[in-house]
Amino acid sequence: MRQHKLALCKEHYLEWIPEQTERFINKYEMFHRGEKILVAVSGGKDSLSLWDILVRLGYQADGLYIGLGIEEGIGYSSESQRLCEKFASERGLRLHVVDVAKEYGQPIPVMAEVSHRGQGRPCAVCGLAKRHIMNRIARDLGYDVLATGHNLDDEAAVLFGNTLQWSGSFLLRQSPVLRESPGLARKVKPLCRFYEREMAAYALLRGIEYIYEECPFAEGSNSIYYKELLNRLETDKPGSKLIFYLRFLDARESGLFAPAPETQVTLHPCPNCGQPTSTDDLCSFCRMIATVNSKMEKEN
Ligand code: Q46
Ligand code: ZN
Repeated sequence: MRQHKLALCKEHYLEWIPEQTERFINKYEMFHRGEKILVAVSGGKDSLSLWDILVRLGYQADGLYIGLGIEEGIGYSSESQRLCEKFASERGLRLHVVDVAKEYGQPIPVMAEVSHRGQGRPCAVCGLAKRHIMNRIARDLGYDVLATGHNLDDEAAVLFGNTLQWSGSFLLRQSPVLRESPGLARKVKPLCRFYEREMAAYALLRGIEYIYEECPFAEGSNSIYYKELLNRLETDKPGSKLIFYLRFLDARESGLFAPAPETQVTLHPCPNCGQPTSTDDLCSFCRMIATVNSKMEKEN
């Protein structure tokens, strides 16, 4: 690991990753022992490794898999669900499964097409649905915190995109911990300081079976392009990605992105689902579902 000027054997590496994770959990005050953690798992290396690490550290962590219904000829969703279920059953862990099409009427690609949201990509609808469902399950089933497997490469790419646009409100919200607020679960990213290849090495050395393919809709996305750019920088200057992210966290901490008082929005509970929304009416998720269902009804 050139960025840390550190070389470890398998045995020590498999100890080092959980030790570091625990350090980040404590440093950013993500959660403590005794709290109930819900880990959002996608079947990929990061989220399954996160679940594995938390369980090894002795935390009380259950999983949540969201079936998006993205098959696209490669059975992406079915295969990722199979791997999450296998992971959970082999270790005797509890996994909640939410099937979007069964619960809300249509799979994500159909919802995106019918609602005309997002430019030819279902990612906007997908992100909206995932945020809504993760929060719903965490809140309704009494979890204290929702943990996701975002790694340093993910966070640095998001940061890069937000910086290119100087998106103040997004920069303000990008954090290893988002505290709970009425109707919204606390959200944490315990792997945010690990490089993607560090997580790949962990999954491999632990023998975790995960889905190698990315979601087919990720191809050609800005985030993949930014990751490639940052990897070029990292090759020439090892450690750049980590410094970019950590210096941002320091700047954020020291108030560089403090919100202007007039930008504070008041939130109301959505009359349908109860989740907080800035509009007086239905939240964006419930509005999207209502539009899709009424259009589908008309078509039939
Ligand atoms: S948003 Fe887009 Fe991802 Fe959803 S449709 Fe696939 S690429 S899974 S993180
Ligand atoms: Zn709603």
